[in-house]
Amino acid sequence: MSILIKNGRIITDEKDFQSDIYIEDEKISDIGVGLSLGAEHIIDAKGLYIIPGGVDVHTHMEAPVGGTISSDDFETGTRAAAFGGTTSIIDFATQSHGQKIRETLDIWWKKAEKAVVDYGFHMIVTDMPEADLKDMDEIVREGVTSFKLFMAYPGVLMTDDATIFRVMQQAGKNGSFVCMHAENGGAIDVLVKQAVAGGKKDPVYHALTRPDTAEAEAVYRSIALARMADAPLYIVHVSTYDALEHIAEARDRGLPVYGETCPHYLLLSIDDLKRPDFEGAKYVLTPPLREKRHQEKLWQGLQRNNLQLVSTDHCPFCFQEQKTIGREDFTKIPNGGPGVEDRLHLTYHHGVNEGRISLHRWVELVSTAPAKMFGLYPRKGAIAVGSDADIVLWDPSKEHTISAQSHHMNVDYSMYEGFSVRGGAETVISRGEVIVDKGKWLGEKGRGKYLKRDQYTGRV
Ligand code: DUC
Ligand code: ZN
Ligand code: ZN
Repeated sequence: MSILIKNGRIITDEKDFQSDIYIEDEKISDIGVGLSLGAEHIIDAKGLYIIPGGVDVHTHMEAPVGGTISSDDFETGTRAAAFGGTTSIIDFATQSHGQKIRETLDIWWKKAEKAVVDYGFHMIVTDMPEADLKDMDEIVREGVTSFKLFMAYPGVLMTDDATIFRVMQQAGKNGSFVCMHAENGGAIDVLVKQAVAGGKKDPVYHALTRPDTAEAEAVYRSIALARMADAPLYIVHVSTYDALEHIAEARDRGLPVYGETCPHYLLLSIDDLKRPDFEGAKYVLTPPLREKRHQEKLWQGLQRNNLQLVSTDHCPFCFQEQKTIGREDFTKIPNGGPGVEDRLHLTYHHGVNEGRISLHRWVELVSTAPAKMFGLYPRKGAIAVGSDADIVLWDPSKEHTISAQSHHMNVDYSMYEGFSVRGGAETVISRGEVIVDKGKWLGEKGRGKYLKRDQYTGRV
């Protein structure tokens, strides 16, 4: 299959130029003005931006959480991602207690066979005795080059400092790194028990029992542990200014510390958890939504590169069937919210249109930096000869009101219901195949491929 894209304006993290693109099979094979190569399919991209496909490095498809399973599987979730202009995801495989991480990986490979865009994995480690450390090296060789650890959820996912330190040391040696869920789980557990004992069971107590300082303390501690272990560190879902300050300070010292934030921390707040009629449960995710004052600080973190990228932490649960499990008690509400489809248009509209970031920085935050950070560049995240032809034709003038009625995620609500955005994906190409065109789905179940990721090189 060959495709010629004519008359487009190519926008990368660094460049902005008019050119044609020639795609042969799965790769970009030529970029130049006035290409006159014969192609099976010609696309006129006049008036559109041509950007590299989005890379979302934080999703949870078909993930077991709190006694239920996230409502998007790898097919529905990756299809929704594609509609929003994301052509690669990195999902989380979760080690069950006592399970060998190699076995965990096999289970997630199986689940992901139906994906419609390309996917890689991080490994969530819940147990890592000294004797099993070499298992980490084995999966790094198979392209799983990052490990998520939790400093929260005691008795379920939380690992102690010794385990964290061991895993960091091993990661530092084998070319991978730790992605940290940084919240002080011990203190939070005490606060949660006290709230419940006091009859405080509404959704807002999810946020009130997880203070800003619980995140900041854990970020600081994890940076200290990584420094002692001489290892890189990536903080997932940064939600507070307090946490961001610790990351900025570490980076000022030249430490290899990185962070992501998510659209919901940039655009939503604790006020959403106070919505009446249990609607606040739609916004129960972790770390929780914060006071509004954090939002501009997080945007500044992105502007100044103290935060390197935007991911979604897409972890959807249907309101009617799943969130209501916690109607009488916020601790039983499954933690997570949908977003994989909305990342590009939300950050474009509130970032580029509202003057917070440049077009280049936007492409960097949603595509190039995640690809570099997670060992996929220049195969992904680039418009370059030899790169995978993962290309989004972006219409900067397309107006759209976000709604659960029209989104493609398998979930019965949107956290951004009624948000109006300008700018959206018009045509989405994944490895040389048009999979979305003008709102129409053209891809096939199972066409996504496993992404064997490179080792960490510290390129962002
Ligand atoms: N952390 C995540 O990264 N996702 C969902 C829930 C959580 O605690
Ligand atoms: Zn987390
Ligand atoms: Zn997550």
